[in-house]
Amino acid sequence: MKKLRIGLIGYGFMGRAHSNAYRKVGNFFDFEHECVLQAACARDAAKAKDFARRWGYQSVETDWRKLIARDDIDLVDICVPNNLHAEIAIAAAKAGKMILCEKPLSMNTPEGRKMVAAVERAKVPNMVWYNYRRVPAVTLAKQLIDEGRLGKIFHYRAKFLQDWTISADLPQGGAGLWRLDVKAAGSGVTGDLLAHCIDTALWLNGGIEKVNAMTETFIKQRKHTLTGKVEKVGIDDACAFLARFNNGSLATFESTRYARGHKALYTFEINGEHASIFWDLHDLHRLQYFDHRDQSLVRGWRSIHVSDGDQPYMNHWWVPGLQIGYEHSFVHQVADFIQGLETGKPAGPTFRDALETQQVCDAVLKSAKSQRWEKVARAK
Ligand code: SOE
Repeated sequence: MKKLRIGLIGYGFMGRAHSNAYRKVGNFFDFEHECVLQAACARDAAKAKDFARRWGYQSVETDWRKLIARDDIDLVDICVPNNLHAEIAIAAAKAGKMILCEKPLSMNTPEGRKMVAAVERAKVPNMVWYNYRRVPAVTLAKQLIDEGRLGKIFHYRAKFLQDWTISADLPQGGAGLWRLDVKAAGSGVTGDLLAHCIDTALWLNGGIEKVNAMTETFIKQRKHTLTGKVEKVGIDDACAFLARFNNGSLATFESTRYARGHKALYTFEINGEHASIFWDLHDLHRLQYFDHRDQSLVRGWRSIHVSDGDQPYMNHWWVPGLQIGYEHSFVHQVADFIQGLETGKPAGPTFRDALETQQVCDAVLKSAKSQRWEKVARAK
């Protein structure tokens, strides 16, 4: 077996999701490569050691520069706040490492462009963790669209709703809460949640031409965990936008962290000339499908339980009828990355693909400020 020696930077929620995926992928997929958990890196030595022990990393670093300089690391996985992605990714590319980077790619488009240039110059395999593409029901949606079953697409509707920031007592900044600090996150729900919706949408329905957005910051000031002071909140708490896709379809996107009762309600619906599909993260193994060409007597929404061996990824898991969950989307992402290495056909989203999502996010934030339609910049 060829070894794929992984150096993972960060130990939060995503560090755990990725580590779990590296550990499981070889049990369920057959490759020439085997993932080796070589080093875990975090600034806090005790936390790094504890994380390494729990997940089986063979060594620990407290400085990401040292991790990148090591000859025994093939792949650098970036699971740290967004403001650190660019510096680490560019340095890792220069050091010739493969890179898997958490979403969103960058703080903004100019930074993202530099990251794309760095990986393409160094010719290092790269990918961004937009994991929802690899939920089997979502991959099945892609297959149905690509087969032309929906026909011409008229509408795309996506939502990602949460409710965890409603309390005004919640501070901003620091571990776990960096998503509320604009200096660490770059934006609020646009980069954190809508970026997922946009990545899926670009994949399923092609490029977006222009957007018209509104954002709101409901709680204007929060105590900062690191400074202890009450500081202005710079992120968008909620964002809704209209979009026109290049294929002529119309779209609405909405995201908030103020939808009481919703923890992670990511849904999308696509309406085409012949058929429609609907997907809901809370029922992630099901794809709802309506096909107007069905005989009228039995025509109706089908709730497809995506668990059959013929359906995407499912022949790698249990037996038909037994479903899988959220964590498996990360296992599939690692599997597709390794398959890309072995076949020479890189799987997306690459940094370049993720730059397009970044460009849509930037156009959305620009439109919320200008209160006008904004064109999405073309990837360069
Ligand atoms: C935010 O709460 C968050 O954890 C995002 O950062 C993830 O990308 C999303 O998948 C779930 O919600």
